[in-house]
Amino acid sequence: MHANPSTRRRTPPRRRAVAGAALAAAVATVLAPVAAPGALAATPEAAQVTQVRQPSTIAVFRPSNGTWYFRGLGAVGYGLPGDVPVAGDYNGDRRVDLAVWRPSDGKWYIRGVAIVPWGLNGDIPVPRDYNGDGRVDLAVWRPSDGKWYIRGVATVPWGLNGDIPVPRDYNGDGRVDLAVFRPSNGTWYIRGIATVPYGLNGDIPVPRDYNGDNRADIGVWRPSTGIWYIRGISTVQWGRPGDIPVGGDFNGDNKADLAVFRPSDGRWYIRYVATVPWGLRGDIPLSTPARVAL
Ligand SMILES: [Ca+2]
Ligand SMILES: [Ca+2]
Ligand SMILES: [Ca+2]
Ligand SMILES: [Ca+2]
Repeated sequence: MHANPSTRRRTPPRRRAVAGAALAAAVATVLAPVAAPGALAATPEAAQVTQVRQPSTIAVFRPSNGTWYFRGLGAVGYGLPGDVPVAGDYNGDRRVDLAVWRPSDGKWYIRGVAIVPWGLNGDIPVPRDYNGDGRVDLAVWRPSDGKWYIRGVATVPWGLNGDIPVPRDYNGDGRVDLAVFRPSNGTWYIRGIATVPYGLNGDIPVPRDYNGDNRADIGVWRPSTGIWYIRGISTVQWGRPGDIPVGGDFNGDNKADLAVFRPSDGRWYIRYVATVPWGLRGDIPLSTPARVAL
C-alpha cells in the first residue's frame, strides 16, 4: 500500500481553509448534472493507441526566442515570448503541428494550418480531440466562469475558479473526459465518472496512463519533496524542488514514464530510460507523439 497523499499532517501551510458552506456550494455546483453535448462522441481507440507506440519526443519551447527545439528532429522558430505552446495534430494528418496560443490576442497560431481566434486573455488552453474525429480541437477553460469552450463541439460548465483543468480519458472508453483538480481541497472532479480526493494544495497534477491499460491514472507530483503519487499504482520519489514534471512515454512501451526537466542543469531525468541534456533554464519542456511536422 502506498502512502495516502491526502494525509492531513502533510498538508502544506499554504493550504487555505475553505468555509464548509462555501465548499458544499462549490461541490454542489460542480456536480450539478450537465446536459450531455451530443457532439462529445466516441474516439476511435485505435487512432490513439497507434500514436503512442513510438517514443515521445524530447523537446523544449524557448520563450526568449520563440523557438522549438526537438531532439533529433531540429529547431523551428514559431511563436513569441509569452505564447503558450500547444502542439498537436490539428489537421488530422497524424503529425503533430507546431502551434502556440497567444494570451494577448486570444489567437491560435497553428503552423501551416491556420490562425484562429478562440479564447480570451486569462483562459487556459486545453487542446484535445474532444469529438473523436482524429483532429485536436481548439479549446480553452475559462477560470472566471468555469466553462470549457470547445470550438465547434460544445460549451460545458465544469469546474470553478482556481481549479486546474486535467482533461484525459479516465475510464478508457476512448473519450476525453472533462476534469479538474481542485487545489483548495485536493480533489479531482471527473465529469460523469468520479469525484476523487487525491493530492494536496500545491501539488502538480500529472494524470497519465502509467500502467498501460489505456486509462489515465490520477496522480500528482509534489514539488516540495519530488514524490510522485500515482493512485493505486505507486509512490516514487523522482525529481526534486525546482524540477518540472514532464509527461511522456519515452521508451515506447505504452506506459507513461516518470520524468522531470531540471532547469538548473538543463537535463531531463527519465526514470529507467535515460538522463538527457536538452534545454536551458527558462525553457518550457514539451513532449509530443513522435511524428512532428517540421
Ligand atoms: Ca476533434
Ligand atoms: Ca473517457
Ligand atoms: Ca492506466
Ligand atoms: Ca514508457
